Amino acid sequence: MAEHEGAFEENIHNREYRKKYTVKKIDGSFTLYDNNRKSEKLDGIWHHHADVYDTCLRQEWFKEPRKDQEGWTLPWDWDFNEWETIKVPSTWNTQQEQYKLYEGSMIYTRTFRYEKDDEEKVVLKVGAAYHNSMVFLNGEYLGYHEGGDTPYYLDVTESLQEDNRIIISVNNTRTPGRIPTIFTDWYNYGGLYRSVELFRLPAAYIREFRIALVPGSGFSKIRAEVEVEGKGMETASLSIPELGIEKTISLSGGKGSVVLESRPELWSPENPRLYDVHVTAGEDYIRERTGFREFKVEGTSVFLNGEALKLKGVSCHEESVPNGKSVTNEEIRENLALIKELNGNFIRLAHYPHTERAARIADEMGVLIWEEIPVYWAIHFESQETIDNGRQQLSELIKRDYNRPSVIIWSVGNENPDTDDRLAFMGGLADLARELDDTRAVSAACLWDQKKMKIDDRLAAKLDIVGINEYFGWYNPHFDLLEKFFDNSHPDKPVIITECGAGAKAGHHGGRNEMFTEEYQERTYEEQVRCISKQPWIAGLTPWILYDFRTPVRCNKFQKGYNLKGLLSADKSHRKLAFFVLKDFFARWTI
Ligand code: GCB
Repeated sequence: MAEHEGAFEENIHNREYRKKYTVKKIDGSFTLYDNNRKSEKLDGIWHHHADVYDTCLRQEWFKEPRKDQEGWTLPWDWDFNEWETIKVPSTWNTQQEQYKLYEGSMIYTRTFRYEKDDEEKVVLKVGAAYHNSMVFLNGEYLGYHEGGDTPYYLDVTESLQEDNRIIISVNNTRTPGRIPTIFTDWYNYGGLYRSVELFRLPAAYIREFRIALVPGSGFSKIRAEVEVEGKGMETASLSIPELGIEKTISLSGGKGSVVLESRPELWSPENPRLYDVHVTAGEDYIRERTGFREFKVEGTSVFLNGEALKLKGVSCHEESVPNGKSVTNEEIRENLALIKELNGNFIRLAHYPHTERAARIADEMGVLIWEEIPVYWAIHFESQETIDNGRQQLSELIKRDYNRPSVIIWSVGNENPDTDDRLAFMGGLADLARELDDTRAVSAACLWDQKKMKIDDRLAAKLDIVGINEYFGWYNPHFDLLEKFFDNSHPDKPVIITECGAGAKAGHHGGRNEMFTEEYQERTYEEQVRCISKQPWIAGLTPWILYDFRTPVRCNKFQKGYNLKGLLSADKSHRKLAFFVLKDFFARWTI
């Protein structure tokens, strides 16, 4: 409390103004199963303003111009409807030149009509806002979400009117305790870059639904779990017409599960067989389209539906030249088609959760997926707030994609130092992933021990599969050392070489020893696949990276703001020479 209270102006003197808004944290405890549900999209044209000084939050713009006790309209500094417009979803960096490198708060606002029908509840979903965001509806502050790659849900039933104004303050400032932290080798996009939607629901509705083959059941049992929100529901019904399944699930405390004897045709990259699944609970109904498969790890091999296989893929960022992180379905299909063209069956969606559409499309096209959370490099492993946020991002991802047969691996991070704090942090995440999901493997992309010249990361004990990033041929030129490193390592688990590669400017040709030429990159790939093919414990390979991507940390005369380790140019129009080396290797690499 100020000593002279009269001389304290909340809107200019409160240094802790953000704290007021970070209290109502959206942590995933309120949720909705929204796959395939009908929604009203709030996408389209919104007004926006780069709120460099966070004035909207300091001065409560969301309350709109106010009158004082004498009826005097206080002066205001904003006019929402006169602001510039922007497309939602999109990343602001790709919309206008002046926002290319903008880091800070961006206020998004629009109005919309709502006409009540027979629904009892309305839920707002923000598909993703990079990196944190605060939601205001009709002058009321509703909540704060931290984490730029996973969706969140808010019950807006009580706040809706016929004419509504929604405001979302989105902030992409890099802060040390954030996940990811301040330093990454990719672009710090910002914006409401996935859809904003409204769902109309009955009073009691399905909040969670999980379905999968029971691991170890000989592909003969399907387990389904339902959770409902709201009172009065004692049963839910499950139907999978093509398997002749019609089953009533009893609910107790809003939850119920069932294990059914059934032998579905198994999902695989060669036969991406999907089934329609229907769930009804009270007046609520959801439809899911999913497949059944079993992924497991034994010794140093991985198995899909009981058969050992090599995971042949490439790492990929969520990015396109025109759309930044807000990628279209066509762009996702194009990436997965490239994996197929490379004779691959696998893709590593690095380094954070990509849109949920990616896994849906992979389900249809038959591509296996590694999904990851952005626990990247020098995370503040010792901070409780960061730990909580890591757990939240992982839980939100697993909840979102549990029913996607294409997803086989959860990765809890990338290239982190082998410290005690990191071991506790990421070991805890590995345990959490297992607790939430027993149908997938847990992994992380680890560093190798440069002193001992072998795989020796304490986190490996917590993982089912060890990911290894090694850059022989680039950050370390000696391929004889790669052979030595491999020969020294005797892992007791499958290893995926999650990264290797070299930079090459598309179309730049020269000698095989000349860095940044396609020939140099080609040679690196030749050496890599030669060494990798000799090690039976290498169960998978996802070189870095499918196509060149934006990053502010790469600025030599070839790079000009792009990491050039792509097998294709950033616009995917040019296949570099290394593309064909990998394609040829994947055609012949077998168990
Ligand atoms: C890595 C990182 C990746 C970088 C890559 C590179 O090890 O995991 O994010 O982009 O190396 O190009 O150096």
